[in-house]
Amino acid sequence: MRTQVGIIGAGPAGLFLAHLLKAQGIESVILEARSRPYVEGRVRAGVLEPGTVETMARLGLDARLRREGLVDEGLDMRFRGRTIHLDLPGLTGKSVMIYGQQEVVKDLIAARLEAGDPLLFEAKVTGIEGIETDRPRIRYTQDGEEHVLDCDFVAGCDGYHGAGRAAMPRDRMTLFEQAYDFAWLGVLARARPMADMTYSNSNRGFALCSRRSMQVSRLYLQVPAETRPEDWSDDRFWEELHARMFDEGRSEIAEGEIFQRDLAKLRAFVAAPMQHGRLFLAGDAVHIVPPAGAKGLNMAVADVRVLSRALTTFYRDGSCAELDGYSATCLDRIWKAVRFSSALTGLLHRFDEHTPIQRGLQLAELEYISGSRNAQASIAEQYVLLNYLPGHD
Ligand code: RFL
Ligand code: PHB
Repeated sequence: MRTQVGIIGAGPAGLFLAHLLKAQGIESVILEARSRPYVEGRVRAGVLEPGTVETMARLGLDARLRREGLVDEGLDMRFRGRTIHLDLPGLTGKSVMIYGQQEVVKDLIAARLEAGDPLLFEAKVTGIEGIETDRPRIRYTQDGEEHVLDCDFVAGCDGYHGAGRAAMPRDRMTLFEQAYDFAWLGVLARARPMADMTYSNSNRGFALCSRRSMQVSRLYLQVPAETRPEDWSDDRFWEELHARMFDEGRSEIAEGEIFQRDLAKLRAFVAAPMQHGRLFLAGDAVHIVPPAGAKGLNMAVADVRVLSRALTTFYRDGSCAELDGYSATCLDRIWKAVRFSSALTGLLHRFDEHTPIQRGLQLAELEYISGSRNAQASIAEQYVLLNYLPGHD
């Protein structure tokens, strides 16, 4: 098999890249290790920045998003029993949308398959060869058989554990990493959500109330990294959430059946550069952010917007200038997103190693944000617009 761009991974990065390239008349093949139900069932992100929403609209992939997505105009932060309310449109002129990552993935997969374009499931990439030549080759297995895909370029959109980064020469890459010793226990519950996305910093640890629809809440608690989700009964979860959200009369947060539990370990990670020869990495394959700030999916989409434009320029004009600049162009934005996510994580979580003065400083920062419109505008701007890329496409 042969194509112009071989894409590894059918997560947001790989799927958006394939659609963006197709819109410019560039062919691609997506190879995905997992099955379609597995990929479509993975519960993850939920916040779409305007850059992501507008990209879906430009691609004509936003019909269900417009019907079912929820506009989120507020971001609340609680501490000491008080609430800081960030009015996103008032502070930035824009808002974010709530629409589950797996819904985005379902929409992009359906459109790809409906158009009859190649997307192979249960096709696991085992090796990438010839990335320093102009004819790289991807090896993959499907149904127990080995296959090869010859292409002009390889896009490693295959997440943190993928084959893309593994194929980069080790001595050319620098890895930056910080692991946290706590995790987020996430649940989905059939319960009326709170009106605004609400983060909370309490003495008992961090909590977050988000939503997926007017009937389904998406809720998170900071827990030790070794926690087993099944050890958290519904009652234990609700009790801890009320306490951490300062919901003292237990009246504000509606309870309901918890029908899904997952655990996300927290880490910040950047690999640089993001390109070697004809291999380009995008999304979680080259950067991971802790989930406070809801940046990961939006960063992946911004990366492939830059990459698709660079590939379009190459196929149209034969110029490699944008491709050569891909890594530097992306990394500038990526570091800002890592900085923001890490700063929010530091501001909102409980750290066992914190001394009383560090806890005092955390609360002082929240007090400062509470009283400063400029501080609020800075947070809102980074929450909404970090991956916006105005005038890019
Ligand atoms: P993905 O989604 O991991 O997709 C990679 C795909 O590659 C496949 N793959 C392979 N395929 C073929 N051969 C191989 N050898 C392969 N190895 C791997 C995998 O099966 C998979 O399908 O990466 P991508 O596309 O870069 O997308 C990144 C996002 O998924 C991620 O950043 C976000 O989910 C992060 N994130 C959030 N991001 C946001 O923008 N907003 C949020 O609200 C948000 N909340 C979250 C999050 C991540 C979380 N967890 C679970 C870490 C909340 C949580 C709890
Ligand atoms: C979510 O809705 O899943 C969500 C919201 C905000 C975050 C992370 C995840 O920071």
